[in-house]
Amino acid sequence: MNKTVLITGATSGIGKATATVLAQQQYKVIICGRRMELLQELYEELSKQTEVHILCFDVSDKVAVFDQIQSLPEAFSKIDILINNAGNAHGLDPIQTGSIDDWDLMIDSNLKGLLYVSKAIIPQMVERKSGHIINIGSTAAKEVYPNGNVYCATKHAVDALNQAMRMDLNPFNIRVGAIHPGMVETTFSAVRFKGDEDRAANVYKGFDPLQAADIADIIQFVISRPYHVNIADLVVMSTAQASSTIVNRKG
Ligand code: 8X3
Repeated sequence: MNKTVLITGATSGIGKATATVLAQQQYKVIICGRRMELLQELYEELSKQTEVHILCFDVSDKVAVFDQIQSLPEAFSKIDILINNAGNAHGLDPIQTGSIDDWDLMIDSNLKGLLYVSKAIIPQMVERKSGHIINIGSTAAKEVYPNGNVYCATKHAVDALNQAMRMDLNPFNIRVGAIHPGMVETTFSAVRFKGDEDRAANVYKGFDPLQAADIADIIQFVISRPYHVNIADLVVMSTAQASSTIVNRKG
């Protein structure tokens, strides 16, 4: 396997699980994140299996995104697959009391960050007339739920951009698709609730939620289809979840 994959938000959750699965499959993996210690830990682990390269930047830092991606050494500079995974929720408040700082964080990473990273990588794919972009959306990209306002808006925008990229890149033979996970047991809720672990744990209580590895397996499946097969849009929920607000919890 000599395909190179760049994964944003690789230090935790779905990003880390995906880097782990793809390293096992001998993809060359570029792991991107903000926290160098975590990137280094992951590097140690994955480089036992495959070639790994670290890029340490915040996707919302426009200059850093372009600097870092342009700095890739020759062996990693041809990116076959981009996994736009970085993103978070900050807060779960009604629109009238929501924090503008939370809104900025979500718009900057989930939306602008995804655009910056894509803009830095798409030209080489256009030039080669090949490449694969996976945008990680959310069930929040498909429906809005109470207090989800800006988070849902950023994920709806990811859904729109996924469709837009597929149209604009269609003449260049580039695959573009989104995976929209429902509730996945990661640090997602701890971040959303600013470290309130009890509140975060409650989100996943009483049912069998998706795990990051479940989504990583699906990503591995999606990128390993024959080139004429593009999985354009995929919503994935735990069996216990029927919609953003309907979850069959026991007890
Ligand atoms: C994460 C799932 O339910 O918090 O994107 O919107 S949810």
